[in-house]
Amino acid sequence: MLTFYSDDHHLHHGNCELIDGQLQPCFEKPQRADHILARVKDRQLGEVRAPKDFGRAPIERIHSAAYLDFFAGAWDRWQAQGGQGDLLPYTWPARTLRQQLPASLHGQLGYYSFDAGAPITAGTWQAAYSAAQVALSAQAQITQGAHSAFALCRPPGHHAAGDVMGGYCYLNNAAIAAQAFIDQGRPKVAILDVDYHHGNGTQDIFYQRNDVLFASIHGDPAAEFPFFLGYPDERGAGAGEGCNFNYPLPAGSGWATWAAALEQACQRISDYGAEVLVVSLGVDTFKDDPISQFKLDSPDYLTMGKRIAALGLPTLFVMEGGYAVEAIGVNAVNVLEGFEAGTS
Ligand code: Q9C
Ligand code: ZN
Repeated sequence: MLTFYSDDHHLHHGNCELIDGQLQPCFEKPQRADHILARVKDRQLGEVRAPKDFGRAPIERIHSAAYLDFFAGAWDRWQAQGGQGDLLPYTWPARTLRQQLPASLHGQLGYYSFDAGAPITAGTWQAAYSAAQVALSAQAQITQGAHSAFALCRPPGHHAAGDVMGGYCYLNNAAIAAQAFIDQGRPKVAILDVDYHHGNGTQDIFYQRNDVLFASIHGDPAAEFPFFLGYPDERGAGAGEGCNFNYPLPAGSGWATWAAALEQACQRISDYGAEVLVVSLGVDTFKDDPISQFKLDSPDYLTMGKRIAALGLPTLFVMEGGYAVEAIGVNAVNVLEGFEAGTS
């Protein structure tokens, strides 16, 4: 399996995040991708390639031009007004307020975000832009006939919606790749989101559409970030009715519980008749993950990859979360090796 990867992710390194009432160093840090890359090489998974640059057009199929302009220019505006440190939002247009773009930089930052978990630093735009190109390059590999490819994206993407950042995510790499499949003539795409957190951005982007099925297995949002989306009664709307499937699981869930949900998700993907699969690959379901509550162990990721392979679909793996940095490489690459073992 080919891996696509850009060193540009190092340009994004947030300082701190607010978690359970405490400021802590960002869990979403550059060493995450470094460890995964090292494991890809150690295991000789396959060649590692730099992305091609497909420009902004395929990103604009998912994100609004106004949002991209804001994101691309935010750091320079912050510097021009003498800003110190990371750019972080602190006010959001919640229910009682107007959904209207103000003139102020921080007002606009609140308008274009849903939490304070996505800091903008000097290199964040470039890192996120390159991660989207990594996803598009791996996607192109599958369009050209590969059965699988790995997009080693950082920063991750599944919490980002069309014009909203949050949860460490800015550009929705998996959604951008899924849209590219559609635009290149594959009218039925499935996205399987195995990250510990619900992929609220991806769900929102495709919620009213029947050309992309979205299935997500995640910590119950009644108790877990992102709290306000990811419940089982969210089944899609309009033309997309019946194309959205959420499998929230309780804290403490281990492999048996998780695998039963995977079985159901896979059944939905098969019934839908998907032609290609995008996996939002988070490994924050690991037992030692510092911000998550599932109990998967490293060998479980091999089994996960095998079950995904049994769908028999060309499969694009897009890296999302995973914060147990020492184990993240083993766990992520185990999914890919399990997939390959299940394919041959
Ligand atoms: N500062 C992914 O795994 N945690 N995102 C709440 C807010 C946010 C996880 C703390 C977790 C986001 C891609
Ligand atoms: Zn996550």
